[in-house]
Amino acid sequence: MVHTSPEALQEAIQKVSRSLEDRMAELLSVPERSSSTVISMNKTSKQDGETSHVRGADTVLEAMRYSALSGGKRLRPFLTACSASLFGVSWEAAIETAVAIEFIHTYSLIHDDLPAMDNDDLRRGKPTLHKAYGEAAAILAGDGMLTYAFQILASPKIHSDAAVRCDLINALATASGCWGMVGGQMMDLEAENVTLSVDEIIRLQRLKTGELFAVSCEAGGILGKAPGMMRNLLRAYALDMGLAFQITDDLLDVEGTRTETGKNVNKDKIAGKATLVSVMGVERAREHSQRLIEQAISHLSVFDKKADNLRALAEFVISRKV
Ligand code: GRG
Repeated sequence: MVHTSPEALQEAIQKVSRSLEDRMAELLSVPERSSSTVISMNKTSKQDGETSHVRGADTVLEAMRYSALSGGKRLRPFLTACSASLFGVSWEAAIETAVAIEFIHTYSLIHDDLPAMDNDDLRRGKPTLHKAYGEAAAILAGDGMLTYAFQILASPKIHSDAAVRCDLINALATASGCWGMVGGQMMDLEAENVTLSVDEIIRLQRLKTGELFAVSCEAGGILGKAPGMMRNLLRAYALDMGLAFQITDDLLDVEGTRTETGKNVNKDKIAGKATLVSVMGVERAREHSQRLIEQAISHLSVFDKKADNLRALAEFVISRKV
């Protein structure tokens, strides 16, 4: 039974999004001019006194801002904020952790859109980063976000106990690296025009998108030094919810429009990608996603009404149109 209304859920997501975006804007702001970040070059072809600038870090930060502050549902940050609230973790630590996770997510979208991967020109209703800034800047902006995420997590702002910070860094690196998202992305590229079984698709999607959802939700438990059992329940909730989210994404690719979703549609079929929708059919896949959401919510019973926003989020991810 879900007690949070859809309006209250949207309000709660907005609250997290505002804090998240304020902090991201701060972290991605261009620092005061200094001779170490900007190289002034006197070009022989220029008039005396005229200089041109190599902006270096400033260009990368500008590109990072373009992607990070271009909207997005902020589901992973919301998971972190909700799970942190279950264990009395401070809002500041939850948001700081959420920024690191959202940076990893944003980097994955930037790199996924590159010509060598999904080769896409539209993301969140805007030109993809490489279309706006060029491929090299997009690769570097993605690299910048990935490394910045771990720099943020290493800071005492996250937690005064270094062991907690290490735990979080380890969990996020595992979820994002070759045993998680990077491995899943490679499987996805290799699987084009290959027939996959339902189990193989589930495994691929767990690595590609599920593990990042799982660590986003476990993060509150890590920050709150929660018992392993509670961390595992939060992971189980997020993995079931994440798979239902992915099925919805695949349904939107089949049934949605470019205007509605802010991204190109019908991409899976064109790329020859097997999805649970292509293998099970639209109706069975939709029913399966509903069962996954019921299962996800059942993992939260130990948390009582404190977890109502997580329950409402699970219902929301399968009803979304974006
Ligand atoms: C490049 C290492 C690397 C990994 C890319 C996540 C990913 C792996 C690719 C994204 C491709 C994609 C469209 C996957 C479907 C599910 C998904 C992660 C959608 C995007 O996430 P949302 O809907 O995005 O949460 P917003 O824009 O709301 O933040």
